Amino acid sequence: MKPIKKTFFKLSILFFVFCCPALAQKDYKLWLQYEKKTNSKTISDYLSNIKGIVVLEDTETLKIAKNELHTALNDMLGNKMQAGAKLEGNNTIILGSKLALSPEIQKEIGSGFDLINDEGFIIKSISVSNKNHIVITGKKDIGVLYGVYHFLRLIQTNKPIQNLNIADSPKTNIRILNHWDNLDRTIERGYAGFSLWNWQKLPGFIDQRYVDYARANASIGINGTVLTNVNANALILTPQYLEKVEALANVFRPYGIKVYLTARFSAPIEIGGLKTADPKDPGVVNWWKDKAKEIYKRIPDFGGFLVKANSEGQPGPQNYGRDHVDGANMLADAVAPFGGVIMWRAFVYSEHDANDRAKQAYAEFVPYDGKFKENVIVQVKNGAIDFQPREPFHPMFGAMPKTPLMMEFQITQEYLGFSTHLVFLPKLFQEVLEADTYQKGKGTTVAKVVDGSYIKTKLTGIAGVSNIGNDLNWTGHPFAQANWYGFGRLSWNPNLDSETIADEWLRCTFSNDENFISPIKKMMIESREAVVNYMTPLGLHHIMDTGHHYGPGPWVSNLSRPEWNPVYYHKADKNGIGFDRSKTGTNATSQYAPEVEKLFDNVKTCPEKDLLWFHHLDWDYKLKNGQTLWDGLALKYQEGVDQVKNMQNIWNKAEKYIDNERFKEVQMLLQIQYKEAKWWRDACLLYFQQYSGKELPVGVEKPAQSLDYFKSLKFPFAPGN
Ligand code: BDP
Repeated sequence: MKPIKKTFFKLSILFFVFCCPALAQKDYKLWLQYEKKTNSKTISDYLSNIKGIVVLEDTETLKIAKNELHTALNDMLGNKMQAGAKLEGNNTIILGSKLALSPEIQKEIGSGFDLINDEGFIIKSISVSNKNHIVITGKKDIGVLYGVYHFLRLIQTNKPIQNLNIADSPKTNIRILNHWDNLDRTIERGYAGFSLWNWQKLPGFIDQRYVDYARANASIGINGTVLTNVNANALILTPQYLEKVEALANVFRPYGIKVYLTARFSAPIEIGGLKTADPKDPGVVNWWKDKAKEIYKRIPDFGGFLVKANSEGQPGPQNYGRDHVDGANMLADAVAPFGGVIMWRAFVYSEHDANDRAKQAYAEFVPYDGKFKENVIVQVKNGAIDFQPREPFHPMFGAMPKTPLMMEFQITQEYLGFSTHLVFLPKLFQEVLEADTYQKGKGTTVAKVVDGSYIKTKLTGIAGVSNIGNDLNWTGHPFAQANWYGFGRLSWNPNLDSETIADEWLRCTFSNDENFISPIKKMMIESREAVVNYMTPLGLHHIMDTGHHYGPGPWVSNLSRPEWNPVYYHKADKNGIGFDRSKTGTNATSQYAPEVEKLFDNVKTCPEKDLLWFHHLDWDYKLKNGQTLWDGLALKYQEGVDQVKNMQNIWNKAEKYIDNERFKEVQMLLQIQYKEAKWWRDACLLYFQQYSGKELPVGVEKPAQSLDYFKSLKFPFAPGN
């Protein structure tokens, strides 16, 4: 390029970057893009009769609801709708909670309020004095806000809005993001930049991002956020930081979002100057009581604490010869007078326990069933190991009928290619939620255990380890926004179908054009199986490279703790591959209800997707399709790579339907994903081939590099570690 041309080129890039924020904002706006073209003529015709919005109460939450509705409708419909219309003489949209409704309107709603809980909403088309109105109401103002977002989603996704009669409520109480954010703003397992929480500038400076974050969460029904990492720092509990937490809580409150913190169990020593953190020590008990008082004085609706104790080196009650119940109940007593909750994590395993790691949490927690205080909920990861591309559901979900159990999903893609791989996680979440625990006979699904429909518990909840950072687009990958969105929707209703979620998200985020929606939705739905295939097919797990978990590392065997080594999980040798968790092995299958145990224990009935999770099998073992295990495994790896290629082809055809910026971003990311899928396939197959001693079957591409080459790859600065 000639110098002058080069300068011009550079200048135009600069112009593009700095003078076209509107383009970049598309990413930033998430699924809340209120675009004119997204809705059909019928909707506009119908709404054009509506002359204004009537707000019946003066609360912060209703102000937000009104502004959201007003801006969105004007943007989408080009309407000149009045924001502060009067009820008389007009067709309007009425916003107000139950108590603010006139008797006439209450009569129109009829028994609707019996159908919803405190956070639920009703959207109803009514007619009062010959005028047609749409009323959006709830028992509390937060229900109205949720109703507004639901109503807007109907318009965004081109759903009919005539004769509305909708009543909906969240199925769980605690719908919460877990931020693994450190006070220095790094994020453990975060792949979308640094933490949103700018502790240094808080409380004086309120970043607009805090507001936008709250708004995005409210729009999908999320009502809680744990601001800090489970590997906790006690400093967050000092006045210096609590003042900052208070500022955030004030921003989030009108959006229905409560703030929670992680409690470092040894905080009484570290910041309290005590000699011990023993939960039975009166000084410690009082310290936590005072701490709770101090927090609630600042933040009256503080949610409570999330605790990781005696896990991966974190302090806990066991350091003092006490147990999880002692620790959790002591904290529960401290927050109980203020309505606070303790979310006690069950993610425990020990290097001193020679037992199969997959069995340890169950073994440690199930004996405590029924022993926790009312305001304790035990937070259990979806599977017994650790957020793998696929895991059978955690056996604890079918085993503690007297204890509220909360689901913990990971939205950030620690083991699923970071924010570079397109993987639609609601598909994974749905698979777990639909799994049948058989705890109380057929149909006791994990969703039913979690949403309290199987045993009535005071507390129910779903947590998601956040994938949000300060990247312009929040989540690193434009499609990772769908995982945040989908998590929220599923925490509201764990029975939602992931395809419905993908459909909604695509329409709200990109376009309603069927030519775009149908192939891209298919691509999203298949993306989960693709990642399983190119990383850990047939039940393999935890064979990622060590520490950072980026890329394959099935060969890793030199770490001090046995269960941190991938070789512990795949157990490949000359005789075959897989972890025998059946009766002939560690008998982990016995932790499930008899029906499930039987299914997993017998190699003939064990679903092939979980085969090597539960069984160690001969390389020549015959799969259901007649292939040998070795051939089948190799072909699955290849299938995963082919699926990514196919995703690329599908995406390339989407160019004309969406903005160039997001199109290009996804295109580049898919190219990286394709390259890395091949890396996974080649590295794993070359490694396992040393044991199988067999040729790659026809149809599997030959690796381009040697095993030594793959082993030599090092990533000292892999993010999130
Ligand atoms: C593992 C992560 C680690 C977390 C831990 C946890 O590698 O960073 O601290 O889980 O959930 O997945 O506590």
